[in-house]
Amino acid sequence: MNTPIIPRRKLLGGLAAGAGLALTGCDRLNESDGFRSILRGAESLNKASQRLITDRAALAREFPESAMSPIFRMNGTISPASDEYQQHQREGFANWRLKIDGLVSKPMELSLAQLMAMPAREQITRHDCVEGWSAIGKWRGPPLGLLLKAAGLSTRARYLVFHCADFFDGDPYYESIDLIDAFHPQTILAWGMNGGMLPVGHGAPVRLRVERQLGYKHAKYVMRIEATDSLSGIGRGKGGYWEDEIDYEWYAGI
Ligand SMILES: Nc1nc2c(c(=O)[nH]1)N[C@H]1C(S)=C(S)[C@@H](COP(=O)(O)O)O[C@H]1N2
Ligand SMILES: [Mo]
Repeated sequence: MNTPIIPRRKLLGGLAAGAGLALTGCDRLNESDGFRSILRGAESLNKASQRLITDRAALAREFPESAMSPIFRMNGTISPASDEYQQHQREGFANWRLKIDGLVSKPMELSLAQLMAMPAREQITRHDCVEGWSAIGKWRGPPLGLLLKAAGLSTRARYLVFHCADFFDGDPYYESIDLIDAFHPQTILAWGMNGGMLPVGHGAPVRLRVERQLGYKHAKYVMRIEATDSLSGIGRGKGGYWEDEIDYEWYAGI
């Protein structure tokens, strides 16, 4: 299902403004059945949008340590082939920098040490791949929302695009999410997994965890986070590698 992506304030503001418009200068209408049904319509629309928003904000289930999978499968790219990535890997990512740019007032370049010094969230969650396997793992890293606030995310931004270090069938892997997922409390840039550093096979030095979405949205090997108001100029325009490639849904909520 493709849910329209509307920022919360705009959605509620728009509905309120619509209801206000219907109210102005209509005293006679006020008494009519027609008007009451308009109000009822606005009310149920408001409730429906509220449900939509609270559903998107709900937390993914978290598990105890005892539920962690003894083996967590690696999928897709497990070792990016580029010389640049391999050099970073050899250097223990000491010279690697995460770029945050696009619609931000303070573009940033952060080292792995800086990311590791930020307040982190740790969560044990289940990863669900669209191919039909799941695994439970422990992830640790700063909430994406903290980084976006530090970078001064513009009010014009609608999406965050994650540009990755790896190519798949010749095309760069990328993914994107909207602001509701970006500021979801369980959306983190994970540098830690299962109590250690994130292994290369799972996306070192950092990968996205966006726990209310299917596996392919969890971009590994993130090199750059770009804030944008449109996905049309990126890749082939559908918001992600698999969306461009084989029509996977852009919104892969679970
Ligand atoms: N950069 C990058 N990110 C990626 C992929 C990939 O191939 N490249 N595969 C995706 C898919 S389909 C899944 S299921 C998960 C797999 O993560 P894992 O290797 O930690 O199991 O990463 C996702 N993120
Ligand atoms: Mo997947």
